[in-house]
Amino acid sequence: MSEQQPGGVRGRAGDRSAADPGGEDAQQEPGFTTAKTRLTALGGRIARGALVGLVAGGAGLAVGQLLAVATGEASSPVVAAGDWAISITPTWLEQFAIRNFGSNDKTVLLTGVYVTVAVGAAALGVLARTRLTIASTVTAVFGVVGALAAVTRPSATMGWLVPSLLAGLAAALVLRQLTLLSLKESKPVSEPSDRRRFVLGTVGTAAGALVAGYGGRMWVKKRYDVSGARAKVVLPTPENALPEPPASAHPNVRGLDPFITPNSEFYRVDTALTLPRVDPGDWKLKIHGMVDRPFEITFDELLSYRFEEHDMTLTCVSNPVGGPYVGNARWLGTPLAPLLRRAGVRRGVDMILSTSADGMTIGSPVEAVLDGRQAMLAVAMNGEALPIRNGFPCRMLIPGLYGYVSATKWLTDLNLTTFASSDAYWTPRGYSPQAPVKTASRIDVPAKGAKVPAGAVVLAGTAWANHRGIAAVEVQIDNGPWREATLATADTPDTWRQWSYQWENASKGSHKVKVRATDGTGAVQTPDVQDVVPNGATGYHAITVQVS
Ligand SMILES: Nc1nc2c(c(=O)[nH]1)N[C@H]1C(S)=C(S)[C@@H](COP(=O)(O)O)O[C@H]1N2
Ligand SMILES: [Mo]
Repeated sequence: MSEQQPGGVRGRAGDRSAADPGGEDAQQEPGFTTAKTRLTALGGRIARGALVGLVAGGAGLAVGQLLAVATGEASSPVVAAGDWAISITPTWLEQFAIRNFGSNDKTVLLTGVYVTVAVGAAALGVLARTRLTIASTVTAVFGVVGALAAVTRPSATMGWLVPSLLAGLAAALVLRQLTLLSLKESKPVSEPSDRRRFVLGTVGTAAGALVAGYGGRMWVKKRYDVSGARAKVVLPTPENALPEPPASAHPNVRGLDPFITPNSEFYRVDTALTLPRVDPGDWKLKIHGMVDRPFEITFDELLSYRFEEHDMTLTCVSNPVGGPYVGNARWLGTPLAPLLRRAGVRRGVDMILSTSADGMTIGSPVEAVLDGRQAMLAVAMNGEALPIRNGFPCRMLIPGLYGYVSATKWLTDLNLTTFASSDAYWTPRGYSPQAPVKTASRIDVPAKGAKVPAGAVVLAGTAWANHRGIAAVEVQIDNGPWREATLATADTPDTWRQWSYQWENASKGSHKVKVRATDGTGAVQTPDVQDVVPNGATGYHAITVQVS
């Protein structure tokens, strides 16, 4: 190809070499010049190809984003690809992500998707300069792959095919057009107007993609926004007038989390890359499966039922020893047991397979709902309608069980079935089908790595054994004897219990402090170290305190 000739590149450097014939190129050996200009030419072609690829990819994503305004945020190519990636993420990688990125894992994943698309698009842009048909075809095929990823999401409709399919086509078209313009522009005989066309085409498409992509994002958020509907929910009055938790439920130690976790600080764990936005006006709950009288209720019907308030701690199975994925809130919900009785649960049924608006499935033991504990369909948390991130408009809660087997957010469906015949989402991924919360305790004060003055040091923390309650907490300093901590007032067996301990005469130096709890049945927390998978971490939380 002529563009590979050194002359071609000189010609492009054009103005300068013409005006300055004694420029640095002219003073160098011809062989070196050739190699250098060749390299420069190659670099230029790669850069242009990559640029064109990126602009084409961006244009495709923008088209996908705009179309997702019609089909929903989760159907946009990037979100669909991310959701698909989450669904195939092996458990070890998921654990790695939770451990290292915590609640930023979703940002990390989305960034990963963007980077992957960018690298692929740039590579296709470079390829397009020599293999245009192949590159545009592969681009369109990526759209098809994205569409398949989207349509196989559990909550997808056929419409979810559209954004990615058309995104791929748009990207392929842009790639083709801009590559042709670019090839023309880089020919030795190119006219200034060729260059103008290429620059305008590239810059114009990039600008259009940015506007459409950003606009589409804003538009889709606005169109599916339910914060207005959430603000309008009139919460039912609970039948039990529950007094505030006693002030003495908190040991009144500075730095210790409040007894009730504010909604803004409540942990969030789910697989939803974009929050499901469920309009209570459209919400329906179906109760069906192995029952005598399946039925469906609307949100207004739900609100007409009997509601109760209950304080309850929620814990994630993925919480490492000493970790943050636990919170305590006052929930307002309608008891779940009467709903199951109304449906008439058949003999042999032992599992409620609940499904959320985003297709999560959670399997819970029917027995835990019918044994008298306060299992509920909750609509409010700490006095306000459920925050969207915590499951608005309705979530399930069963005291005593980890969230992944009880706490379905954005709940839409209850299927009465059996553990033998049904798998919930996390079961084939290595987690136990049933998982009561294990007794755990945590040292929160002093904070990890903090320096404290010698003398009297206050230790404080939190312990939980959901639904069994906490009967004792002990601390151990430098492998000395276990000493009883002071327990704050218990609220309910379903809530965590905070504790404090006066450590007299802490001497200068580094000390190791450990904690362990005894649950309401008298069982002492196990020291055996076990990982999060398959049913919750165990072992004692220990910190090092620097006394100076
Ligand atoms: N729809 C849906 N519900 C879900 C999950 C999810 O991924 N999707 N995660 C569960 C898990 S693992 C936990 S620990 C709790 C966390 O609830 P929170 O985010 O309100 O703290 O929600 C549960 N409910
Ligand atoms: Mo969880």
